[in-house]
This record gives sequence, structure tokens and C-alpha cells, in this order.
Amino acid sequence: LTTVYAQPGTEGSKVTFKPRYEHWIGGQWVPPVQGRYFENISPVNGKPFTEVARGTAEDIDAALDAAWAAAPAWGKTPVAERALVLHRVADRMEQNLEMLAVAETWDNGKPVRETINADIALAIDHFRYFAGAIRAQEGTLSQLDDNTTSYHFHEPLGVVGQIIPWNFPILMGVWKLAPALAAGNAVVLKPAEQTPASIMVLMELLADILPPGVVNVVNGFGVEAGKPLASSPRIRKIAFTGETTTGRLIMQYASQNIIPVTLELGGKSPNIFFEDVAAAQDSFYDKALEGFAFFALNQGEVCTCPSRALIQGSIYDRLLADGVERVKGMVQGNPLDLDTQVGAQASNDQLQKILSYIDIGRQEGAKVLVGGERNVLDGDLAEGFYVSPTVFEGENSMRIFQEEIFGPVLSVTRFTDYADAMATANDTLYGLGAGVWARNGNLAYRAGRDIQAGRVWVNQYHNYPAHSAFGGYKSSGIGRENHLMMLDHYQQTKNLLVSYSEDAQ
Ligand code: TXE
Repeated sequence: LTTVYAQPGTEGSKVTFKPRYEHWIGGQWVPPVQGRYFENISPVNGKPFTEVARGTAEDIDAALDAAWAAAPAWGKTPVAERALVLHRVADRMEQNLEMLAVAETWDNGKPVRETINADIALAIDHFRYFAGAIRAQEGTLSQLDDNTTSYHFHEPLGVVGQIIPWNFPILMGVWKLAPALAAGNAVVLKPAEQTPASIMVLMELLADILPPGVVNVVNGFGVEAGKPLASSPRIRKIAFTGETTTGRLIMQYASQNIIPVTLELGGKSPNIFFEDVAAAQDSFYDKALEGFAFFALNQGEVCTCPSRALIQGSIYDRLLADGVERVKGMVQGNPLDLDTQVGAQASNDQLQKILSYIDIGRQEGAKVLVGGERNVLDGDLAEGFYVSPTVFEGENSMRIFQEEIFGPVLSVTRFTDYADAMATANDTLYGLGAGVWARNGNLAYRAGRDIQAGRVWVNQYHNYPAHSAFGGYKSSGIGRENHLMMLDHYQQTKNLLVSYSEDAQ
């Protein structure tokens, strides 16, 4: 049975976008001070479907005013009540899961089977996780001597800035919002200019649940809206996900105000297949082939995309042949069709960037085993931004192995032994994700510890549970997302050192 969701703007669609989105400030729609808007294009068909306020420093200021007005009361709201608000958010999202999923698919181009089962489902769980986490958090008390006590309290930072990318607009927003809100902060968030709409659909959906001013969303471009937010002396922290070069700028801005920064940046993740993977033609081998094909998940627009497959020489030919067959079987098509596995790239810029890297790969002498071109779909999707999943065979020194392409492009090479595998895996500027596939548990453990990356998946890939820390080594970032430790990223510690002695000291 095939289910194809109706396109927004047509009868029966689960989502109705407004023709125009203002900023979301202080719990209401607020037009941009300079009165400018920009078009939002759906990658599914390459056509504009709404326009969005184009924010500037004045709008960021208004959002910061609203956030500072809301922050004291929110920070002092009992944790049980704050947790309840997060639970209500999760419940409302769950009741509207398909609507949010279709909105996200239309804005970003990713298949609806992913937005239903991953993006929105994970976002819901994230709110529930931090609702629980904040209730379980405890301070500490030390008795230094009979009369002297040292208390450690967790306090919110106040108002924080968050800047997110376009590859998982709602999920990246929620990864940042849930811990910040649980910890008692108010937020000003700037979405990416490629995908400004779905997060506004979410704000509208939550309007009666979130206290006004606790979450404010200002849309706009990087330098016009992102920079005034990240460089404002009125934020107490900036959290960013995006390109590594932008991350460097964010650190510079933050250094002016001496505020903490968390950065989740690019990656070029190795996916390593040791020879015992192919010891039998069984379900484990099949799972490994699934893992090989995971580079195309979310059209490769994932910072942890396993974009470099390293295969041990003795099984290289066989695993590569079977892996390429698996890739050939992937269904690319209308992202609103539940059968579709690979959808559209998020923007025309990203499409062009990927196609230019495919050219670079060919010029470098890498061999295309499958794909290697734009995929022009039929009918009204012909103008959409589709790239066929592509597998290259080459060497780790090539640019297609070293630079983040952020598309459904896999670069494959071979290794001889364990030392060679580790040397190749770690020969990269990045250190965000990695995959290890091996039946030998000791080998897998050792590799997992030796790879210089913040998240190493063993015998699985692309799993993002809320309670596992996620973040980068090397140029892939600073700090973590997910996990209890996020509360520390959004709180400061107050130490109260009290003498209860009545005697002069
Ligand atoms: O990223 P940017 P872009 C990688 C991926 C992609 C490339 C370029 O390789 O092809 O980056 O994407 C805001 N001050 N990743 O250009 O520019 C911007 O408005 C403040 C990996 O979209 O970093 C958007 O909201 N903000 C990544 C956000 O930063 C600024 C996800 C990200 O945009 C700014 C996305 C400035 N000066 C892209 N300039 C991942 N790690 O998942 C831009 N922005």
C-alpha cells in the first residue's frame, strides 16, 4: 500500500502554510522593522511557497527585549512546572506529528518517512527526555567543618542565542531549545534562511503552551540576523550548528562578550568495514550493507554522514559490489511518498555544490560506480533539487575524501590492516562521527576507542538517542548536544559558602 501525502497548497494537505511569516517575538507575530521579506522555496518542486520576514539587528533587539522580560519568571518557575510545559509541548507535537512531518518535508526536501519516523519523533522524545532530566537534577552540599557549609546551586544563564542550520530544521531547533528551556533560560533562535518556515509552523502550534517571550524566533540571513544575535552583549551563551568557517566567526563574536560557545560543525566520517563482516552471508552482513548505504540518509545532508567507506582489502571487491547493488536499489522520488528513501537536496546552492564536487571527483581520477549526476524527476518535480546517490572509488588524499560535500556522495577506499585503517580514518580535519563494523567485539571496541571522533557507532549508524552525548573532536566542534550534560551547558554554578558559627573567626 502506497501513501502519498498531498502537496501543501492542494486539497487534503496536512499542513497549511501562511502566505507570509513574520518574526515570532514575545508570543506574537511581529513584522520586521525594515519591512523586508524573502521567498522560501520548496526543494521538492523548486518553487516558492511562502515569504518570510528578513530580520536585522533591530528585530534581534526586539527579540532580546522580549526574552529578557520573560527570563526571570521562567528561571524561577518550579522545575515540576517547567517540566510539565515541556511535556505539553511533546504531547502537542505528537498529536500533530504528520502535519509537522509534511511541513518539514516541504521546507527541506527530505522524505516524509524520515520526518515521521526520525525528525519529529526524535524531537518529541527530546522534550520528554529533558522534562525528566531537569526534575532529576540535584545540587550538592558539602559540610566543610561543623559550622561551614558549601552549597552548589544550578542557575540558568538567562537569555541565550541559538543559530541552526537547514538540514534538520525542527530537530536541530529542538536539540537546542529543550535543554535550554528545561534549565530555565529564555531563547532567541535564528533558523537557517533556506528552511525558515517549518519552525514557524511549530511556533504557531505551541503558541498557547510556551509562556510569551520564552522562545523567540527571528528569521533572516547569516550576516544580517545571525551576526547581531551572536555578537550581542545581551546573550549569555551562543549555541551554533553549521559550517566550520562560520563556527570560527561565532567564536570571534563570542570572545567580545566572554560568553560560552557550543559549536557543532562539519564532518567527514569514516565508516570502517573489517574483514570478518563478510565471514558469512547472513543477517549481520546484510546489516553492514545497510550501514554502507547510510551515506544517502537525509540526502547526505548530515554532519555525521558516513561519507568515507574504508573496506579491508580481503573483502573489498565483494563488499563494494554488494554495497553498490544496495545503493542501486534505493528509491529516489517524491519526498511526500512514504516509499521514497532519498528525496531532494535542501537548496539549489547545495545542489550546485554537490554537482561541482562530483566533477572534482572525476577530475581527480576517482571512478564513479553508481550515480554521478542530477536526477530529473517527472512532472511537476522536474525543477526539484535531486541528486542520484553516488559512489566513488578513490584515495583518501583526494578532495572528495577530505572536504565535506554534504550530499549523497560516498567515497570508498581500501585498507590493509588495523593500523592502516586507523591511520586513514584519522587522516582528516574532522572528528564528529564514525562507524565500525566487525564481528570481533574486541577489535570493534579497540577501533571505537582509537578513532578520533566524538561519536563512534559500532555495528550500527545514524542512531541519535536523547541520552547519548553527541559532538565533535578536532575541527568538528566544541561541547556536546543531547544527554544530561547539556544541562551544564545551559546553567551556571552558584556556590554559597555559609558560616553558621556565632563566634568571631
Ligand atoms: O552554513 P552556515 P551553510 C556545512 C555543509 C554545507 C556548508 C554550507 O557542508 O554545505 O556548511 O552551509 C547562519 N553570523 N554545514 O552556508 O553558513 C546561517 O544563517 C551568524 C554543516 O548553510 O554555517 C544559518 O542559520 N550566523 C552543518 C547557520 O549559520 C551566521 C549544517 C548555518 O549556516 C553567519 C549546515 C554569521 N556570520 C551546513 N553566517 C552541520 N554541522 O550539520 C551564517 N550564519
